[in-house]
Amino acid sequence: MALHSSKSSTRIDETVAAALDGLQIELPSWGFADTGTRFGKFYQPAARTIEEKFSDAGQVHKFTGVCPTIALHILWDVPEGTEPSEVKKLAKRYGVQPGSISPNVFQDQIYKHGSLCNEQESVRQHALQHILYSVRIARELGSRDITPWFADGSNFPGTANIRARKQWLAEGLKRTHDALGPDQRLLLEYKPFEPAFYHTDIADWGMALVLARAAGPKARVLVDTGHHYQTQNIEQIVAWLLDEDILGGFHFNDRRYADDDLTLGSIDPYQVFRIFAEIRFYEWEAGRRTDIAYMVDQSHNLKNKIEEMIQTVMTAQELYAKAALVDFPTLVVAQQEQRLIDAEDIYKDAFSTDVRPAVREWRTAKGLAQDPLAAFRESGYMERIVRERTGRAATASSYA
Ligand code: PSV
Ligand code: MN
Repeated sequence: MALHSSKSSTRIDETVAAALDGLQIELPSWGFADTGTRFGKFYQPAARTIEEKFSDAGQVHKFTGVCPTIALHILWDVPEGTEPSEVKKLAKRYGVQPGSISPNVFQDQIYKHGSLCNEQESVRQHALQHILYSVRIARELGSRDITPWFADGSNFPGTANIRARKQWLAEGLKRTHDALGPDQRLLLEYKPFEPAFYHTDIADWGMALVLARAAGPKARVLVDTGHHYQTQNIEQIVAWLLDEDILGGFHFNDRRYADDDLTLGSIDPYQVFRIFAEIRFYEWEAGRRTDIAYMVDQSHNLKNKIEEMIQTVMTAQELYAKAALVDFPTLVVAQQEQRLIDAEDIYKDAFSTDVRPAVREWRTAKGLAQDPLAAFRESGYMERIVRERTGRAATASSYA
């Protein structure tokens, strides 16, 4: 007996609309700036200042309607001494609010051997002060989430006291946690390797979980989809973190080999669908939406940055909409009765449903263009910024 429910298109439209109403995606300021690989950069008329980053992010929000916040990196966007009121003015002018705040304890020379895990107490203190400064700025900006990422680790066996570093890290994170405002959260990101190639102090979700628990109740784990080994089952990690009530957010991107920062869903859209499906499954069982910060963490080196950000958001919406179509009541019965093919086909039915008409309908209902990418291209914004940022007229290659 085939179990797949054939949903009517009205039912699909309603389900998709309700799901999309609840999905907001945060954009990374650094995704609008020129970035590259260690082998070089290929320049675009990308954002050079925080104002240009707000402006470009504002375009993505204008055409997609679902990106009201921009993640900021303290050192790159709001270096010490910046007046928070200046940032607030930009938020007002460009229609996007400051989102999560990332301290930067990996770039300065002082962090050659780590930050909160450094052997030297003075460096640990320096890093902690910077993180506490970031917490204060976040509070003044009205930002809820602090998202530190630690590059701390070592490159050669025997060169680091792994247990002492764990304790220093726990201590620093506890101090950070205690400085949070009542509504703020500390999201801990893990990454298995790079820039450290022997050991990384927060290498996986289990380490992040232990540290989040030690820091306190406002600490959560952040899953960057690019920060896993090949073939790792990310949706299982997501399911476990949900069950432990400690999933705080995502940094979305796709990967083929390592932390490649490719466009979300460009390599494995089914993986993203499965992650969303675990979240929807949990929410269906719990009868409530979870408080997860969905953030993008990609730096588009070859594609037009603004266009690829729009493409990313549209992809996230489509995959989320597909996950919303999973027939969970039927799925749990199939699981209980151990009808494997029926259960798997429920996933496949949802994944292979063409949700694009329903997503377009939803956009029309929200007063948005049905095709945000086309609308952006027609807006003349690229032509304007090419002129303003390069002093030259736009050519075909300005868009690629
Ligand atoms: C590190 O690879 C990371 O994922 C962290 O989230 C940083 O904030 C971001 O990338 C910087 O590009
Ligand atoms: Mn990240």
